[in-house]
Amino acid sequence: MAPDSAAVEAIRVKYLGRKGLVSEIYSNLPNVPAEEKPLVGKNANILKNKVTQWLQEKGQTIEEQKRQQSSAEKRLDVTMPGAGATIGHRHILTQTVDDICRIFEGMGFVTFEGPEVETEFNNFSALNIPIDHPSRDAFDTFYVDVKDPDKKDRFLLLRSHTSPAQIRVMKKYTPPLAVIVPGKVYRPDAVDASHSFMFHQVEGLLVDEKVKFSDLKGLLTIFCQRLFGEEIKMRFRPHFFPFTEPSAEVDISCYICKGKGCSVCGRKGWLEILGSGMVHPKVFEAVGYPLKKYTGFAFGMGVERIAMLKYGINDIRLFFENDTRFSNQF
Ligand code: 2NM
Repeated sequence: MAPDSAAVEAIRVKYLGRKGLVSEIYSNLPNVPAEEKPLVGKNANILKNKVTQWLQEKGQTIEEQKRQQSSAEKRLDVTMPGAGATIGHRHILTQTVDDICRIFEGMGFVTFEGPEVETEFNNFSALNIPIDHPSRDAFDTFYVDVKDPDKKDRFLLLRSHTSPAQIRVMKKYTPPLAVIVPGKVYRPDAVDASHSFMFHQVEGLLVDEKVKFSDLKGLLTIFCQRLFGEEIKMRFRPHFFPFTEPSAEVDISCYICKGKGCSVCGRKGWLEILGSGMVHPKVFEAVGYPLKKYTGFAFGMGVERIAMLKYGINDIRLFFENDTRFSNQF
């Protein structure tokens, strides 16, 4: 208790306490001559009220002093060093998506985003993916419990690649066009070090008159050099996609062993990073482009895979756990 508070308490005990002066006067009243009793009693009440009032006022003054003292202690000292603010940053996947998009934007592509809930037509049929293709079944695609408003016998789905956004672009715009489409895609895979039921893709599409496969090779060569460095080696390897013909996968020389062969590249010296090809005429037909007028190329890549290769990350789950010991490294 503060010294002042202790003194006030001592006065309260002295006058109003159980053995204090006021209660002594009251207990002695029987011994007072009858004619003086009213006066003594009245004065005892006056004394009690005055002491009570004084105690109350003194108590308030002490409280007020305490308040002033504690706010003086809390007052800001502007000469103290600052606490230091921590500034957040973009997630490494966002940085990688932005890096990829910026490279293509620098070559004239426009970034476009489509919805994550798509129609079976945009995700499969328009891309020349046959009706009985295994990727269409419920083990490989998440179907949504909502019917397609335009095709009432078909369910909507979570897009399994970003290509349906390119279909939307082609349905809406006539060539020449060059778009780059980043976004989340969904596949019901069992989660492990290299699989996630949601991941990110960046796909590109260029359509014009007289577009050639060599234009695709040139563009992707510059892209790989800008993303991985001038010294990167590349190879185009024949492949098959229903939506492109001819199709090719692109490999880069392994960043770990520089092509000699190691455990990351499976002793091959090469890492697959891209799928690509010349857009299949069936795709142009599906979006209503006139026959034979246009040619174009398309390509697609998995962002997690590219970030894992570029930064030496060995488990895809690290991207989604939001452990700051991981995310603060980038
Ligand atoms: C890839 C590989 C090859 C592709 C094709 C199209 C479209 F819409 F034009 F037909 N969009 N994306 C494509 C082609 C995607 O990803 C591995």
